[in-house]
Amino acid sequence: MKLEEHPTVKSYRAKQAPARPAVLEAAQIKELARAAGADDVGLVELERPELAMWRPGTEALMPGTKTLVSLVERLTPANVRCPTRSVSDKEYSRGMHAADETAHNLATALAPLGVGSMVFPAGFPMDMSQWPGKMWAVSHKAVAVAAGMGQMGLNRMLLHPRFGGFLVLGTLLLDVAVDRYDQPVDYNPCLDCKLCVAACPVGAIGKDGHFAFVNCLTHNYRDRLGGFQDWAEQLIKSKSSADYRRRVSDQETVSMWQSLSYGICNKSSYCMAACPAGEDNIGPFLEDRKAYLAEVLQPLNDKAEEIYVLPGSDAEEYVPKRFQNKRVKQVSNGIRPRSVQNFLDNLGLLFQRGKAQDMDTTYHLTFYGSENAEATVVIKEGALQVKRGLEGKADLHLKADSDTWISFLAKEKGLLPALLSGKMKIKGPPKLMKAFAACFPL
Ligand code: B12
Repeated sequence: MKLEEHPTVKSYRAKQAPARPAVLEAAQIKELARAAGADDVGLVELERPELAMWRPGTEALMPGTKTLVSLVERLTPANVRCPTRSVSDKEYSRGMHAADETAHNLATALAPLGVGSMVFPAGFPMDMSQWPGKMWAVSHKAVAVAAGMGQMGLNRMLLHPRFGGFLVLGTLLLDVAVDRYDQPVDYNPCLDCKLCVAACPVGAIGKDGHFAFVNCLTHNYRDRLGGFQDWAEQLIKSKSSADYRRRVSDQETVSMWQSLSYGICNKSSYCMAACPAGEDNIGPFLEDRKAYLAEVLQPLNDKAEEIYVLPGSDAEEYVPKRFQNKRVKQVSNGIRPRSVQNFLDNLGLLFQRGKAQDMDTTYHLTFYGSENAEATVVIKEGALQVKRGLEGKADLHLKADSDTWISFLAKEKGLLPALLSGKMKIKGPPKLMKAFAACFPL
């Protein structure tokens, strides 16, 4: 059969392709988005300077992307605030599914208008080939800020003027321009009340805006990503059922089953729960602050629960000082840098500023072999700076074969054999190497 005689080809030729609009009306997209299920919607052009760092990733996903539609899905505050994790988690995963569904419905509604689009998933799945690096191309929060959906709060969430932080975000990529784009909200809904700081079970949110990323991840993601990796390794390491039960409690095993069966189970969303921002939430906080603290914050602080920490982390020190009923459990979060590049990129995420309060040290790092790289790491009074290349005068210079270094970080090779083989050399006081390791527990 000739191609032109094929039924699909004939049907295609007989139909008229929808006339593709050069520019769509923003009002029409917003109406369709609301009909598709969005609680709020904003539009931003991919060209917007604030989105520059996400442009290449977005263009790789869908070449020709011109517009990003930020979609807001409200969550029910009472559910998120509930100290029973299953109630809170279910609301979060419901919201994630709903955000994806809304984006999909909007894509379907736009297709007959000749608009090409792509739904970027609200949360998971992500591109696991990038683990342990950045596994998502689009940052929903950055898109939402630029599209006028709110501003970032101290709790690191997008805070919507009405809904506060009780929401999840979705993004739809469009291949057409729009006649009118939105601008960021001109005030920050965050009240700077610091209740997120008081609620966080691992002390990850600093009053000054610091975020201890890895401490949040280690606890929150116990049943996900690297937490799951660690659980699998515990299984392998266990010599018997009794040994496994010493390592992993029965409650933890069934929690893992629940997470795998029913989707996202986080160990905390207390930073969202405690937040009184947003016109719909602020009332009880303004009317009776004492009652608000007693009803919202206290039950979360008082909850008896396991808190997962990296050995030697700031979180491990924080929990017993701050909470009576919470018990720390040392775990690994599965983060093992896969390359020197990945190690240098992740330093800021792993940093424990509590361990660096009294330091004023400059490290030079030289890697050779399968990867060549030079970096300067300055740790001073609780702050970290990582620069490419060797700058200034070093207090300690580490030179290492890159494969040996990666095996050492993965605990597959010991320090002594690495030093004895000459594949790792340290010039400077060994105590400075110990201080470095304490700042970046793995
Ligand atoms: C990475 C991520 C996390 C990380 C880091 C959070 C952070 N503050 O940056 C972790 C795992 C800790 C996390 C936790 C939570 N998250 Co989250 N998360 C994301 C994700 C995938 C990207 C965030 C982002 O773009 N940040 C902003 C930009 C500037 O950061 P960045 O340059 O990418 O670099 C940062 C991170 O990307 C990260 N990073 C960089 N490299 C790597 C490598 C690895 C391996 C990992 C894991 C992270 C990572 O570290 C940097 C510093 O924070 C988005 C989904 C998405 N695709 O957008 C949801 C998202 C931000 N999360 C959300 C939520 C709700 C949560 C939790 C409440 C879930 C929970 N119960 O655990 C907590 C809240 C913690 C908090 N207070 O921030 C919502 C926020 C909704 C809102 N109102 O703003 C989002 C938008 C998901 C959604 N679809 O709605 N999250």
